[in-house]
Amino acid sequence: MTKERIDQESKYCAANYAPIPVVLERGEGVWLWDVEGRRYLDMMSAYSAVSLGHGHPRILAALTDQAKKLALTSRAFHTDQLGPFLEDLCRLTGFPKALPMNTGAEAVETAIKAARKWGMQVKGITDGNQRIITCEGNFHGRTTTVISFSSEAQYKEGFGPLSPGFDSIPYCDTTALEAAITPDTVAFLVEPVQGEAGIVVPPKGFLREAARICREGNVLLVADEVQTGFGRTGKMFACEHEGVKPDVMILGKALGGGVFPVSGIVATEEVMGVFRPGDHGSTFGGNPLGAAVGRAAIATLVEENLAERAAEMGEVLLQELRKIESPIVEEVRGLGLLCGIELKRSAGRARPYVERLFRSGILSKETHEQVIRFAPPLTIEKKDLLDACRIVKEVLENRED
Ligand code: IF1
Repeated sequence: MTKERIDQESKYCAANYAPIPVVLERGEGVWLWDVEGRRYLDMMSAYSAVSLGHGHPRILAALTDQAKKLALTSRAFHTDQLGPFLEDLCRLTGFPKALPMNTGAEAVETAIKAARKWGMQVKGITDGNQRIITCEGNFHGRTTTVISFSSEAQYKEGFGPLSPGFDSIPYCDTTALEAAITPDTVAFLVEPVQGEAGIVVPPKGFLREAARICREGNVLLVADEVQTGFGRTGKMFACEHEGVKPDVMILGKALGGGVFPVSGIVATEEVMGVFRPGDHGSTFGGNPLGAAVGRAAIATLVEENLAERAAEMGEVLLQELRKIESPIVEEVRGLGLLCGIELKRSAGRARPYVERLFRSGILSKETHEQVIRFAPPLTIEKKDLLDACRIVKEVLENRED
């Protein structure tokens, strides 16, 4: 069955991924089962989207109840679900306004449009001259505009012409940030922790200093919390580690409760005030099904104290992984339950270790060539986390299977 499904997928699907050779069929909590009945611990949770675990009863109830009632209307009409969802989202984030979308990349695009229009309308920049500062090693999605400011050659090659209007600085370099600001700069777009770059946690004070520079330069601070938001790093939003309130926060992944794509931005009145009817939209954005699920996801995160759990379990994870004595480990780093093990160059690529972890019942993912990333559901029990760490230790301390 495994081979049949893999062959079928490769026959009909574009080859835009190189998945681990496992065919999953069922999930419950932190566990996944393949078609052969083998069980795996999900240490990836769909890049943080499944933070509540698979099949959370409250999420499933919201999903099925709402699906039976009303799933989709478009924003041409109001629904009884959008208002309550966005009120909950604004209360949770502390922002006055929200704009709902579906995927992370769409929310990033929304933030870019908001910042550019703010630049024209509020800052008085000539339309077409607006510039946005981004960071080396960034990951914000796969749309043509978003890849235009990626520093990863593969993400751009062959997909030109690329979109202009972006200036790049090294991640965490506040001197470069200050120097990069021009009268045409509208925003600084930044991930509080860089995920794809290999779980890069900035030094203390970086985000606070960046926020100060942006405020003084009349530049919007736009935080991409698609991956770091909703408890993942041990605070509800990663910006809170530095007590920073951005002007725009980009949200996605876990907002959909692990079952549905729900994304969006939250922003100040001044920024969100630039949108007029017809300026921006999406057929599915703000749909009642996503709204009901998003509301249940927020309630679950709060009521189950999952940000605190992530902080506690994240400590355990880092502490255990740092005990590993292996000649191939360069560094273990992370924040909350977002964690990466960087291997030494001499160890070769991370992928073979990810495959060995899979054969030992742990599903994880390599990032670039050298980093193994772990981002389990925030609901993970200490016992399961310790078991996972023990297996990781075995795999990394023994070079052969
Ligand atoms: C892929 C990484 C994670 C994101 C941030 C926006 C988006 C993402 C900070 C776009 C998406 C995913 C997409 C996935 C790989 C991936 C990823 F390894 F590249 F870095 F999660 F860590 N902002 N990240 O991380 O959201 O449009 O996908 O909903 O294969 O592209 P999306």
